[in-house]
Amino acid sequence: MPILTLPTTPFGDQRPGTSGLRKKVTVFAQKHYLENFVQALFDVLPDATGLTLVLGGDGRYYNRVAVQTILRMAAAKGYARVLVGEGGILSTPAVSAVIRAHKASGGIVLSASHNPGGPDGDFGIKYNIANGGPAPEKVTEAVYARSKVLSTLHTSDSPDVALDVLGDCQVDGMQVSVIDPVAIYAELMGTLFDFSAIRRLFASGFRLRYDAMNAVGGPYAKAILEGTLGAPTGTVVNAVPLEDFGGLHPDPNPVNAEDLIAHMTAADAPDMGAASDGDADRNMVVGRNFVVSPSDSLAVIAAHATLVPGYAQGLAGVARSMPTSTAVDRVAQTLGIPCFETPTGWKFFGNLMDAGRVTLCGEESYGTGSSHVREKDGLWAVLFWLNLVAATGKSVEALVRELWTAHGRCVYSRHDYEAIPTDKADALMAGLRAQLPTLANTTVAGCAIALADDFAYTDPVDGSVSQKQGIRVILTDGSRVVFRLSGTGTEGATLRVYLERHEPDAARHDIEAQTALQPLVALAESLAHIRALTGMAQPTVMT
Ligand code: VG1
Ligand code: CO
Repeated sequence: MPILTLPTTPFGDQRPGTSGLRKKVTVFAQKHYLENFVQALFDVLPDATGLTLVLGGDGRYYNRVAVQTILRMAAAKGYARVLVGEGGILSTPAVSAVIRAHKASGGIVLSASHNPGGPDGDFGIKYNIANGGPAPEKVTEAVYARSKVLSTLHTSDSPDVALDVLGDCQVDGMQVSVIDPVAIYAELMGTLFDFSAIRRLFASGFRLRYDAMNAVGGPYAKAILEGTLGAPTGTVVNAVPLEDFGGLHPDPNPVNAEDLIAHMTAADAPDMGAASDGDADRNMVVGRNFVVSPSDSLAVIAAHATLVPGYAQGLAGVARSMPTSTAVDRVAQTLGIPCFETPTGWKFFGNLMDAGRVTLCGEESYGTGSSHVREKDGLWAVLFWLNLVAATGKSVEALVRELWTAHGRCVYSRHDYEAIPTDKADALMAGLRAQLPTLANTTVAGCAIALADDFAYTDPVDGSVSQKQGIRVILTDGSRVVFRLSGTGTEGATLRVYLERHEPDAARHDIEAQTALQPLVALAESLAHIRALTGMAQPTVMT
């Protein structure tokens, strides 16, 4: 089949956000919209002769169409080989694992992660580099720049590849290998965790409920938990990836995974609950009648890491995104290891891991991971917790309470204000920025402010600088309010307000988070005038 060169005209809106390009399916389905972005990416990447690309997605609506389009364009680009998951399916952490295992030059992940799917939902595309991690900003910015001046597409007119048949075929001289989406990932998990101990835990009657939210985590969780580890059939629920996630919003937090929370608060609740998101990189861990905050989860994992075989030698260091609570900082201090504070988004962790400076990292948004791949990894985190429960004999709740006793509790919440008109959200942030020079050493709404700035990050490995990564207001007692605009939404702007207060007093550890954080909510309102500027009396989501 011949390689075709087609004329195209640029779209002006193809700037990747926190995690790739995310738009409504209706936007992606426009003629040449996906093709333009892929071409801009391929134009920025070096010659592909002899190189391997990994390709897969979370199975949402438009996944299959996009896979076929990208295979044809990859052939035109000249890749030697593309590894694609069966059915076009690969979770985000699995893409990362496959890139690393096969020493591929990179991978394309088709996902809008936790955003709803279906014909009226969202779609997304992201490029990962040879280390398995999200492309750094200099790459995503180059792709955006290229997308604005693009005039030709290169593709082929070869027929669709049979994505449901394992094995090899050719597209214009390029080898396409349809691979088992789970195998490489599952093998990697077996090298990290004490599977025998987890198997014994399940054999002893320990009950887990894993809600895959009708998303891509299902096949992985079923194979590993119910297959390899012997958890009873039915442990994994909502396990079949559906194109519209069955109408669920596949974001594992207590609001969107309310069914799991209902099971975990029932009289006959299982011992542990867990959920993963659309592309299976996020996780929520729940004890019996006890929700674990993601920041605490990271801190517990760090504190006990040496109990897990893959981490028995200890941790080189840990990292967290800036808005994530400081619980892990406190653990790192006790362990005597460095703790890095990065901007939001996984792309900032990769350099630290490649340089061997960090082993574990995480975000407040239900993302946890380690240097085993270069993405956050939902099932990995759940296996880590299972391994900790098996090794200590302690419940999920007991492990978190121990953390609080040792380090105090970092009471934490994130308030999201969704679908704000963009101009209003920009005005709100501009208003905050204007106050920054004069806030330090003043008292606002009864809160004594020690520092107020716009977070900037200098990568300690390559020296690259990222500005304007969120406004933080830090009080004299260490409490924090952080404001930033989401970079993953597809409707207007989403304001995220992150609230953290440290509570050393064990007698007050059971305080309800929203109650404990009220003074900080009042501070946020006095500084940002959220109600007046957005007309919203309440956040849309509080996690
Ligand atoms: C959100 C989260 C961020 C996460 C990102 C991608 O970004 O806050 O922590 O890394 O999603 O996760 P934002 O810009 O909307 O705040 V995923 O699982 O959506 O790929
Ligand atoms: Co995700």
